[in-house]
Amino acid sequence: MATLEVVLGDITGEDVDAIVTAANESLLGGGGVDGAVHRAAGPRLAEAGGAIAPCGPGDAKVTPAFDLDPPVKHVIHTVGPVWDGGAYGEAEILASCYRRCLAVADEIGARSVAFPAIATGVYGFPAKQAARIAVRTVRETPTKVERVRFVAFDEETYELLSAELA
Ligand code: AR6
Repeated sequence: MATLEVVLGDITGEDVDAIVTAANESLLGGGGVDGAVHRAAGPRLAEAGGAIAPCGPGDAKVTPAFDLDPPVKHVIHTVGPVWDGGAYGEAEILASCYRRCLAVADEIGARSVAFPAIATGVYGFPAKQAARIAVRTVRETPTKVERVRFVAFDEETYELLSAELA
């Protein structure tokens, strides 16, 4: 089972084999964490994303990390649910994001993966419920990934993820 860690910071500075971005179906880039990842990886990321798009909600697809600093070799693009009150399968789609990212990580042989708080920004998923789903799903998913780092971009998310891990 993977070791789970929580850190506060910018995911583009993580020393891991693969970082996850919270993308939209086009995989062409956007705001939030996706904007930061695309800026750090350079324009080839959008070219590579566009070539394998679309990516449906709950799914994940991988590209090279291009200009991101080593050891990051891969970007795993996942598309979270747009929150619409919670009765439209949002929780299951979010859990699927974490499962699919780990499955993709296994396919590419990544042993360390950093996740942002998928869907909790522009897509509006409540942060506490999202933290619970993130930690529970990663704990319950069989994987060869040895180290999973949850990267919180704000104190509240850091506290919520830390509480779930404790
Ligand atoms: N490192 C780590 N986390 C970050 C960073 C960063 N550099 N920047 C923001 N976050 P969001 P979503 C956090 O909106 O809700 C994009 O336009 C942020 O504080 O990035 O899944 C895509 O293209 C929040 O906790 O993703 C889609 O269109 C978390 O990352 C859409 O937004 C997720 O917020 C996806 O929305």
